[in-house]
Amino acid sequence: MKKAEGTIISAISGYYDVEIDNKVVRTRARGVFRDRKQKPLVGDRVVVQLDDQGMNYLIEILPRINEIGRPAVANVSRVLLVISAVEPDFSLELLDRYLTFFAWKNVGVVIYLSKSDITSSGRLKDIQTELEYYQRIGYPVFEDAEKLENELPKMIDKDQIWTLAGQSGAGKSTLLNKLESEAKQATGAISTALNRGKHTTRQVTLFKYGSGFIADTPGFSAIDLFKIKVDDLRNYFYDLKEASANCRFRGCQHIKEPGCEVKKLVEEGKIARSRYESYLKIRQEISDNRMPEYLKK
Ligand SMILES: Nc1nc2c(ncn2[C@@H]2O[C@H](COP(=O)(O)OP(=O)(O)O)[C@@H](O)[C@H]2O)c(=O)[nH]1
Ligand SMILES: [Mg+2]
Ligand SMILES: [Zn+2]
Repeated sequence: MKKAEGTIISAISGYYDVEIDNKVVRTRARGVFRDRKQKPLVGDRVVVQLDDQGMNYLIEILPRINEIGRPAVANVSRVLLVISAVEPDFSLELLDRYLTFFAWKNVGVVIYLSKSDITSSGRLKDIQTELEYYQRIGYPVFEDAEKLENELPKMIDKDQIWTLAGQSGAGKSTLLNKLESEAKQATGAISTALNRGKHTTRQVTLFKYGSGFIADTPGFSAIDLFKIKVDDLRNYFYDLKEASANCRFRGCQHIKEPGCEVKKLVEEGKIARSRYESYLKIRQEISDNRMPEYLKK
């Protein structure tokens, strides 16, 4: 019997499809996972025991880096955040919420602005100017789907798992369909479509993209920031965090403290005021434990 390491690309009714060296192997999980209350997730790196008789067993789950989304995907390296210019309207506050959430999860974000084609040129210019700031603080921003499709395969490192996120209606499925059909053409479609159509509830699957994977998930529209510790929030605003090295007090929360570099840079226009306002607003929410209306649904 042979052992091999791979990535779970789909999970359905107790079967796990594992990609090993560009081939998909169907496996069952050993009972030990149930005993240990461990549930293998799509995205998990696993060890599979391959049998000549075609009985392949998933025998070990390698340590998981993270798990995000619902349904959960394990080991997410980066998120492709789809944010629309219109319908629904572009919102800096919403963008900051997503960025905060993924910074907290320690997952990098690439921003894709959708629907620029149906946005008035004046409004689009404003949004572009606002997004330039995000590009400056380290978030790659794309507006042109074709350019994104050209660059994305180069950005996805070997075996990396990316997933989409963004508000409902932002354009995630539209983008995903485009990426997926191209990936299928390019790779000869490792059989991620195996399980499609059998179940009404949509399951998460990974499809091969570049030398990694993209999670074919509806993404998540709600983001829950309430588990963030209020005093840690400042670390998830990278622009604020960078400035904070020059705050007079090491634990500066950038609120009322004297000698606060963040507030100084906001006044000088070097840190976007909207970022600082998002920070204060989210901080207040967390410390009041007050959930915004749209998250209650
Ligand atoms: N004009 C235009 N329409 C788009 C774009 N992206 C998505 N849409 C449309 O917006 C609607 C919602 O898109 P969808 O991909 O379902 O959003 P999701 O909820 O994030 O998956 C659909 O009617 C899409 O055709 C875009 O870049 N330009
Ligand atoms: Mg969708
Ligand atoms: Zn400060």
